[in-house]
Amino acid sequence: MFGLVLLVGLVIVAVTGLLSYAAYEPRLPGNDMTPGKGLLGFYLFDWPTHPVWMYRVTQGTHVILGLTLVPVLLAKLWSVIPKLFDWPPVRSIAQAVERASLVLLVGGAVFQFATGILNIQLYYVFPFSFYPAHLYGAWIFLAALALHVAVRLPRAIRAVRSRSLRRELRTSLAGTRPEPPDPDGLVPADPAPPTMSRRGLLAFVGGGSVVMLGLSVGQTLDGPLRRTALLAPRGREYGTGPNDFQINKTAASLGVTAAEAGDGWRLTVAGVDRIQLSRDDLLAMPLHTYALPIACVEGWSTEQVWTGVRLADLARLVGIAPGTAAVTARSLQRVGYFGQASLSTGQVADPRSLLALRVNGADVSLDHGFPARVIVPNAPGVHNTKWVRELDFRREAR
Ligand SMILES: Nc1nc2c(c(=O)[nH]1)N[C@H]1C(S)=C(S)[C@@H](COP(=O)(O)O)O[C@H]1N2
Ligand SMILES: [Mo]
Repeated sequence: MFGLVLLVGLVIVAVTGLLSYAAYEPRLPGNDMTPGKGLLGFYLFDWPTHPVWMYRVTQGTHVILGLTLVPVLLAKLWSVIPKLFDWPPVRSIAQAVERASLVLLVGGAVFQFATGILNIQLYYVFPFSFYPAHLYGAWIFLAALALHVAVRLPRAIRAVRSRSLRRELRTSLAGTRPEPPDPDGLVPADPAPPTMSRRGLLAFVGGGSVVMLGLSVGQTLDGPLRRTALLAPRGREYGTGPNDFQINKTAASLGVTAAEAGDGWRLTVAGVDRIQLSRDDLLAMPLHTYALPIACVEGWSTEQVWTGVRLADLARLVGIAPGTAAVTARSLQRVGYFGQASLSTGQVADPRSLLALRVNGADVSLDHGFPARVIVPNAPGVHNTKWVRELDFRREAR
């Protein structure tokens, strides 16, 4: 049962993870620096800007479902621990190949869960960069999973069919009998009396999963429920002001100062022409207001009401017809990651894609990207560049 739950659950986690890779628009300059990715970094489609909440749902699912499956994964690994001590370790070539694939399966699963959880806890202890490691780890895990399923699925179905779930749920510890000996040698030859019923194990693991879900889902749902997300690494409660919502990285933490974001700031817009605009110039352009979420790859998300200039209008200003150009947004930030991001032609052309100057009726605060930040519908949070100093439109052949 744990195996089947993981089979469905981990496939959903893997698919939403790969969708997140697509959402990063890996073929655009600077968005994906994975070395030597070759075919593994394949590009299928431009990530759409509709519906605006889709990345919020897929990435929320990726992170929250992943957390929810932790107890199931641990229980599944616990249930096959005797296999770890199989002796002699190699009996046939086929068995050696299968054991080697299990190293990749178990190692891959543990690696993906460990790196994912450390990353969403903003605890970057691993000595490599998360993004390529998690991508390569996913492919190794998926290859091993495919092999494991091909070899084991019939056995898993037979095992599930061999018992009635309803009867198991009515069987207490007193009525619990050990498994009959099996050809895989998972069952002890001479078992001690059981210490836990099967329904007890299911309730224990399922209860663990419900706890994980309950303590994390609030960071995706946001609003008052954010308070319930005890596993979220950043503030669970904010004030009621217009700029009171989640901040991962403050201006100070990235060395962006109020002085350089102040009166002297000019936005460079490059296309066919190259112009510089002050914040007042931008405020004098047609402004548009949309409710759009920031949905971070780390699983948290929050919807706010943004006001700003359309990226499409800025493209036109420098002689670029929207729908013909991608853009790279560069920020004032000079240290760390995510100081720039590229957006696709479709994202530039969407009327809701803004260079936002205001949020919830007030100026965007310094920590939220003053004097101007990018907000794009349905884009991963990381592409909503803060403290923009330059928008570089580039015609795309298509
Ligand atoms: N210049 C700059 N813009 C940035 C970032 C950054 O580190 N530097 N972080 C990005 C990420 S990962 C997210 S999810 C959103 C929101 O991040 P915040 O919570 O730090 O404001 O802003 C994006 N814009
Ligand atoms: Mo993010």
